[in-house]
Amino acid sequence: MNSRHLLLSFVLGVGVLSLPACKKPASPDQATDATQATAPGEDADAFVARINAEYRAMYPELSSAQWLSSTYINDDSERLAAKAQERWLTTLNGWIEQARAFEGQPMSADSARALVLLKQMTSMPAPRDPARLSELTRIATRMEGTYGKGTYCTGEGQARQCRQLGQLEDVLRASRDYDTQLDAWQGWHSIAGPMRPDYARFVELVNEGARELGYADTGAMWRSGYDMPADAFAAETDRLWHQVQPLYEQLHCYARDKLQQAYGVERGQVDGGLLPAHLMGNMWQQDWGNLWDMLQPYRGAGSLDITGALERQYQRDLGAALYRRGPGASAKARFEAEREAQAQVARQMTGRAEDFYVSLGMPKLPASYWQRTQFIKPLERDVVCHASAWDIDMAGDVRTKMCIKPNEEDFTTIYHELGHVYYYLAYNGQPPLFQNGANDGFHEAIGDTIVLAMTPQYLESIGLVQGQVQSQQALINAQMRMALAKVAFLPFGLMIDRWRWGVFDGSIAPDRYNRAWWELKARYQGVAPATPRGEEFFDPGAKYHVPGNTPYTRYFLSHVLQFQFYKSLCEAAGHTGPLYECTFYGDAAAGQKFREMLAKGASQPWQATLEELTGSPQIDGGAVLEYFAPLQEWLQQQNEGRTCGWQAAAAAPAAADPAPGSAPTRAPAPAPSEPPKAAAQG
Ligand code: X8Z
Ligand code: ZN
Repeated sequence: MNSRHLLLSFVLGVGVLSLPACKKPASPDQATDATQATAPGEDADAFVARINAEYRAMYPELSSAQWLSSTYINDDSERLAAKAQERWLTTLNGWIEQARAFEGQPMSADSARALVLLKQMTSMPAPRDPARLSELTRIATRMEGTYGKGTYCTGEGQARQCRQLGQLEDVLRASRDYDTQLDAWQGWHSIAGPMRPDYARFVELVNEGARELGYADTGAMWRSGYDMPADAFAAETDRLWHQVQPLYEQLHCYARDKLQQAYGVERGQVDGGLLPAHLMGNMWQQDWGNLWDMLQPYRGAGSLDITGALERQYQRDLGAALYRRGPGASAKARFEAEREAQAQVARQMTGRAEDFYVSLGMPKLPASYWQRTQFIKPLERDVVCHASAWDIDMAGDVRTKMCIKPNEEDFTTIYHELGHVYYYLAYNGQPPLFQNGANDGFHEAIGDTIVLAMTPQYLESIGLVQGQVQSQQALINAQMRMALAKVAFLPFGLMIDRWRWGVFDGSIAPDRYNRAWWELKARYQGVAPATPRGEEFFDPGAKYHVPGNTPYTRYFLSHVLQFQFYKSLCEAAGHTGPLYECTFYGDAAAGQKFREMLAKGASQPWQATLEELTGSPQIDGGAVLEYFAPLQEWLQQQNEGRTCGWQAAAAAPAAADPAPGSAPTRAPAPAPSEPPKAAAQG
């Protein structure tokens, strides 16, 4: 079957709503009436075998529907995706209902685990009522489409200019003009306002579904997916955050000082010592790597200009594409050459990432991956550019969907996405109900573990950077580069679901959506908007995972777990020096250990999988701190004499209740009026 035929069959057969790596698998089959009672005489083991088979059979249709609606947004793909999702969630509810008959019955340990996992197969629990279930899938599909289509237009007539997320992100990446960045930041956030009523209704509907499954609300359901009591899980996330919080506060303090140097004392912060949201080089302030020009500790010490190297690669590709078109190429030919070069550099970047996995003994990506993947943003149709990785059929049809540009952030995101793909390929031998991460944080941590192994030495060995020398200054630069991505992320990884947990449990009502969002941004990240953001806005909707309904605590877990994975693989590779110097590129022993872990999928509690890999069943921030020890010491010296910390209350007046979404089990949030902390002494 050639790719055109395949594409046609997708178009004819599909629906929406993603279950890429960011999502949960989902899908039922045409021949299945899962609302029926269990088959006569069927025991629990036979029931599990049947739903595994039915799930496998129906899965490709749903994933194809979702793939189409994410890569070809229009009313028709939206309708088909919503319908496919509707069939799937109806089937899933039927299975869960049928499974009740087996409670307390004899069954294998695997079947018992499969039945526990069954209740966690979607992050979008649907009401049993068919009309409301259908309404839910339509809202969910529409919200994701609204995000994907999001466009900010300014000016009139000839001066009219419309930009989508990618172009607005380019502004934050490259511009250092205060007002230009503010306009791009506000512009993107303007696309989310219309989602507000949809989101409020969405919350009502999923909560109804969650309650019918026996959970207090959707947040409680999400917290129940970790092989431990939901409350214990929430407490775990607090514990981990408190382990790494001092490191974040040092980085925050350092960054604020640099911002004030660049933009002035007044404009470089928001009242109370908060970082202005639009100046952090990233739409959501989750990765500060684009501020390298401002935050680089030692100019020129071990150049790690990956973006520059990738841009040069693009220019070479473009030169070759133009050369092929001969002298005097028309504007159209030039445009085509540019597209060709963009696609080529995206494939080259992906090839580099694949090479790392292959060096660990993993297979090359299948030919179908290269044919069906979306590498760059297509022309003349809307797509969801947010990166994702897809297992279309549990049988080798794996893909990624990105809008790749030649820069460092996208380069490391490719490694991240291939981590999902290699997880899929490794656990495809498991029964479908076990084809998942040990927990969702594991799934997110695979590719990032590889990113940690992209040391300056590795980058030089693949020819991306030159002239690496070992020096204290080069070390601090390399650590800062990693910290701007990994440490800056930590509080963001936590705050999104702190907000959603509160929304789902009702402690954040719709009339406080935005206010609570900014309170949490202030409390955890020490970030604030430069201009008031009242309830006429819906700023959470400007972050993909909110309209996309992707749980987010997984990324927080991943940012701790990946350091543990990295440390273990370094040990397997025989590394004995400081942790941050290790790369396991090309190491067979590390590769085998990694593959064995991936192949387990969700077949056992994640604690067992973690113990097999690392020797301990506990998630722990110790490896993060060990890795960044030199930087933390350096930051403490830099910050000496500065007043670090921030006053969350200054930016967003505290609500009357203690903390949005703060049930007793959750983070006892520092009092919003907490005074600035003194700089830690180095
Ligand atoms: O959404 C993602 C991946 C797909 S699972 C690109 N990430 C989070 C984000 O972009 O917000 C990776 C890091 C955090
Ligand atoms: Zn991911």
